[in-house]
Amino acid sequence: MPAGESFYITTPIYYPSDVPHIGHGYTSVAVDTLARWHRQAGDDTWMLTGTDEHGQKMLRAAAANNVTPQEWVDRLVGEAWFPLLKTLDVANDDFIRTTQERHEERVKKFVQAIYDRGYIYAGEYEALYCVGCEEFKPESEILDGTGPFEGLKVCAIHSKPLELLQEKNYFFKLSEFQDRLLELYRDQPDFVRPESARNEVVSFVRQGLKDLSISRSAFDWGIEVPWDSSHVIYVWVDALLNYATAVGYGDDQATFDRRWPAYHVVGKDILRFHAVIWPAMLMAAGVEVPKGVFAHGWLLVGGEKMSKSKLTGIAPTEITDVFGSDAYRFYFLSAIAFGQDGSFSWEDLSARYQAELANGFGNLASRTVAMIEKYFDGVVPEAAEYSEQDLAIQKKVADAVGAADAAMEHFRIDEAIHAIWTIVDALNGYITENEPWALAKQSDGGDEQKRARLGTVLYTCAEGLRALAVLLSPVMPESTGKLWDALGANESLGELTAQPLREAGAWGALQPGTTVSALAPLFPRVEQTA
Ligand code: MET
Repeated sequence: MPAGESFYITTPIYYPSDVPHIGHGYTSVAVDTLARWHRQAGDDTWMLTGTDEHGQKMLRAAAANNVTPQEWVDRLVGEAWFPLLKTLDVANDDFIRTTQERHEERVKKFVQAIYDRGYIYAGEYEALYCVGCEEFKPESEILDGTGPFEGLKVCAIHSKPLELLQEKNYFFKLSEFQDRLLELYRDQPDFVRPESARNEVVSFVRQGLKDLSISRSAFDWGIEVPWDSSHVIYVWVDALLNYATAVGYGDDQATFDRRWPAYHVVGKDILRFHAVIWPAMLMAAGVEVPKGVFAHGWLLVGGEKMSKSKLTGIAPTEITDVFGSDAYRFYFLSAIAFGQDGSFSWEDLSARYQAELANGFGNLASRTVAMIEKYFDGVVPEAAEYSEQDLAIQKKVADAVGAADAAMEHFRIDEAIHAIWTIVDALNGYITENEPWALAKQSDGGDEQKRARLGTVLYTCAEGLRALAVLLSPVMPESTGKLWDALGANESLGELTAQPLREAGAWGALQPGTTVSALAPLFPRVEQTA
């Protein structure tokens, strides 16, 4: 995309009663990395995350803890959800909570608007509801219970009994949108990505859509239906609207026009809400649909989907306390093909940390800085004459920038990182081949040519690292920041995050004569892994 365009990207808003696990962290760092990339490329970027605080699940959890639902969510957001962002170095522009007044008022306006346009009617409803999903379950996701749940119907996702609900509800005429949705998927083939997610959505919609119950009257922890105070708005309708209310829908048209439409990144288990119900709601209101919905896969731990109910929950801090936040970000974003399921294991994390971060990138940075300190008194040398080999490095850097940018544009975060990593590998190979330590020895003996060659080799390494710091800063903000400081680049080039990403490959930005400073190992040895 041309620089300067609006790039508005969102995470799902999380249920605060869930304890943050590595799956939530995965979604958040993926979205943060995409946002940082676009921000640094000069796009008009906005990243939103937040919490989904209404509904029956929250109400019950609060009651079980003897506090009001508002106290309950306030406590969890403060104790668990804000800290998660810090733990993972997420630089979100806004955080929306669905109990905020700005949200509640705008949700009412939206729901009133689709009511006025004739898309809502009152009806009777009886169906099986899963409180874990906060959803009336379709046939395909209802199973016969076994063991303690023998004779009951259970949710295929939560394996817990479903509840039969019978109420007078308001309904949204979702069924009227089947054709328009199919047209949308046809006309904008990348509205739902990846391909597997798109296929699933298209075949789901082709089977026909049922109207959606969008209000509840059995409890009141929610946003009031504007024309009927005995009902609250269904929690998913309330939640999906966060993406619009956070950027001013219904109140601040200028901001809304500037930001909207958004890209949504979601786990594949909540794809239908985002790719079917949400665009239909927007169509009903006459608002533009999102630019796209990207569904990432599940994290599997020991072959099972990551979830607290299955006791495989791992808190992100368990990883960051040992390996640091950059390693967390790098590991999940590079080891898993974005859009597919991926397996987490401590062994794999530990092996990649050692091989790719400590021995690969970290060591490249440490030894380059150390050699400049040792052989050039800490001053970046000039490059004399470039050989073919040096020019090949320059080309590698330029190619990697283009490849990484193209991959990020298509949400292929792992491919982008792999493209950038070709620079790390090339530079490590380049050092081995050029043996700067041998050149230093020979130049100590008075060989001027070797001295000049040593300068060229170390300049090439330092300048390659300059490009790497810029390119990797959206993925690993902390270590690249330290590297940037050690290269002395702050003074001559300014802040790392202000470096234009798409120009990272323009050779020669780092100025000879810049003073480097000592660099402690970026990825120190880790003693214990679990
Ligand atoms: N709270 C939901 C979940 O965690 C996501 C809502 S996104 C609008 O599944």
